[in-house]
Parts: sequence; C-alpha cells; structure tokens
Amino acid sequence: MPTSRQSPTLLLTGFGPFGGHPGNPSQDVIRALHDTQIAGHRVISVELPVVFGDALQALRRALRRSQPALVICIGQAGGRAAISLERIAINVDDARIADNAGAQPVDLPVIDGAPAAYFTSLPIKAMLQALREAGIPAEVSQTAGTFVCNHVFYGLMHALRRRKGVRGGFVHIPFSPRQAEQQPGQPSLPVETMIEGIRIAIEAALQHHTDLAIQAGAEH
Ligand code: PCA
Repeated sequence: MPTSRQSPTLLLTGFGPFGGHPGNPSQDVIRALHDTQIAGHRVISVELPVVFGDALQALRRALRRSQPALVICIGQAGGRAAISLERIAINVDDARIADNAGAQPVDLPVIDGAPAAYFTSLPIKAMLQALREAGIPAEVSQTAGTFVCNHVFYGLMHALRRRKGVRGGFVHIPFSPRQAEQQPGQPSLPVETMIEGIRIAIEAALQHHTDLAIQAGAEH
C-alpha cells in the first residue's frame, strides 16, 4: 500500500526456538503479522535472541529504528492453555534453564538499581475482553516468570519510561500443536488461532486508551 510508509508503526517482537523445543510459535506469529496494517498502524516485526542481555540490546535497537507508537513483545509459555496478557515485569533474572548462549543467571537484577517492578501499560482487560468475545482462550497473567521473557518485558518497560505516550507490554502464548506432540498432556493452540488472537489483541490495545475494569485476578 503506498500510504503504509507514513502510518504510525507498531513494534512486535518474538523469539526463535529455545530449551530444545521445535520452533517457537511467537516466531510464527510475528512473521505472519509483519508489514500488515492493524487499526491504522504498520506492524514491524523483529525477532529477539533468547539470550539475556543480547535480547535487550536488540530490543533497544528495534525501538530506535521503528519509533513505534505501541510495542508488544511475545514469547512462548509452554504449559499455559490460553493467550496470557502479562500484568507485571519484575527486576530479576533467575534462569531454570540456560539461555541460547549457555548463560543461567541466578537472582541478578535485569537492570541494576532500577525499580523492583513495572506494570504493563497495555489495556490488558480490554484486550482480554476482545479475545474472549472472539472465542479465543485468554487470561491475565500475574507473572511473566524470571527467564528471558520477563527480562525483555522489564527492559521494555524501563526503556518506555523515557518515551512519552508510547505504550507497551508482554503477551505469552501456549505451545503450538507440533510442540505439544512432544510434551504429552500439555495444552496447545493452533498457530492460526494465535496469529488471529494477537491481531485482535493489538487492535483492542490500539482502540482503548483507558482500560476496562473487569475482573481477571487470581487467588494464587
Ligand atoms: N519464552 C521464554 C523465552 C523465549 C520464549 O519464547 C520465556 O518465557 O522466558
């Protein structure tokens, strides 16, 4: 589309395979949505390495290059059954498995001296409602873990404090059926459903500048 270059941009990030899993559905999702238009925004997709430190450098470079109006980072959360809209990023790296460069930090801050946590600035309740209305399994998650995804989420929110008006956050997605085949009993979602779900979630995020007050808490 000739006008697309002038559209405001939306930065979408994902990851490649890690931890011995075949593929990573976040990679499929970002590839499918790259260069598409959603609610008047052009999607720019960037794959980040599953490596502590390097992932944040790649994210910062992508922020500088794309100058986005909105940023959504996506990662795989094997074992979860629904698209998980993350509420909070915490300032800790505590890796149960090694990253793709062999590093396994334990109880180190993502950013030394920075706050303990940041809340997402995405309207996660509005995104949740839009996904549920579309019949796509979705939930609000109260923790993004302590591996590379939380690391990227925390680094993103720390970087966005200097970018006035730019909102962002993190969304975890389940295993793809291909991955779940190797993990008996683990839930999965078709890749096409996840692509459509992320498109719907992005649209809701762009359409809602204040969030909805709908219940999505947890007892534990
Ligand atoms: N999931 C991992 C890192 C990369 C990914 O897709 C995580 O949840 O930390």
